[in-house]
Amino acid sequence: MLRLAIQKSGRLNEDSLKLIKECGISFTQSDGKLKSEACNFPIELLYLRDDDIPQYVADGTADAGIVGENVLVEKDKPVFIADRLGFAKCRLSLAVPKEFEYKGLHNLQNLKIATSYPKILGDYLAKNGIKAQIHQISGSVEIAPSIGLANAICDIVSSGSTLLSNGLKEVETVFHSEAVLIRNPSLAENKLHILEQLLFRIGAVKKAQNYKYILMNVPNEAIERVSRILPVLKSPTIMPLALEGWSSLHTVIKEDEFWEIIEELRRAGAEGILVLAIEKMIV
Ligand code: PRT
Ligand code: ZN
Repeated sequence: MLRLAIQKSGRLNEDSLKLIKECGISFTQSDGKLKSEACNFPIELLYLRDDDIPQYVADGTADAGIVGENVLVEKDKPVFIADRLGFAKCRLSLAVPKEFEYKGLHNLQNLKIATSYPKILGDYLAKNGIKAQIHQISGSVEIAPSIGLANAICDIVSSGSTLLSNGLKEVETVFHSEAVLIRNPSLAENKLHILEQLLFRIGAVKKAQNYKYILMNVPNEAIERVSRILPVLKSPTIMPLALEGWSSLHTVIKEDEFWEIIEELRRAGAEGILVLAIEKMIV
């Protein structure tokens, strides 16, 4: 049985559960929302505050966990990153009041900076040769300048609207973060094996998210031309249509190549193009 810690509630909770579900893992029993055991995979979920997850994984109370890389680096616990999960993307940035004439990091020399990430900020400032007073606060960091607690802040930014509505402007990106799957460094062989199975499933889910399944009708004389446009994994599947002289062509393309290729395909003679989401992909 592998014990996986996930956030109890908050920004990571929903996407963590969704990923686990997409891996085909389902749950029946749940113990008052503290933990739940899967009914078709040897895994148990522990629901915790995200800040506690690195410690629980480091001391072996949990075997693995899903946490934001910002929290992982700040807590600085001896754990391994087993995979990067691509959700909860955000950045840790320095921001100053919008009237602050910011020219560069040297403008922050000897000023007060409020943050919930004193370690990440301290390392960043030291690397850049800046001495500043770091004020650690645990929440509502964005109001610190307006109440006179600090000259600048270092906080998580996603859309940037929180900074804007507090009269702040983002001036430096300190750290890029996304959700990561961490594990205890000395897992027993049987637990490692379960983790590998989980990582294999996560890999298939992530890969599928980056690709689309595409079907189109192509006149037979255009098959060669259309096939050359497709950056396919292997060669496309071609099936004759009931309509004489036409075929149905199926293949898989990358999500980010999608719009460019669709236009080219249409010009090359493809019609009735259908694009479908892929649930799992194993190559
Ligand atoms: O209760 P618990 O301690 O478990 O949760 P929490 O309140 O500490 O964390 P939570 O749920 O807010 O965030 C969990 C993780 O999500 C963070 O550690 C990040 O890795 C990630 N994440 C992604 C974010 C954001 N996006 C985000 N936008 N965490 C926080 N924010 C906050 C930010 O602090 C700021 O107040 O959202 C505001 C900024 O958002 P924008 O869109 O206005 O820029
Ligand atoms: Zn937290």
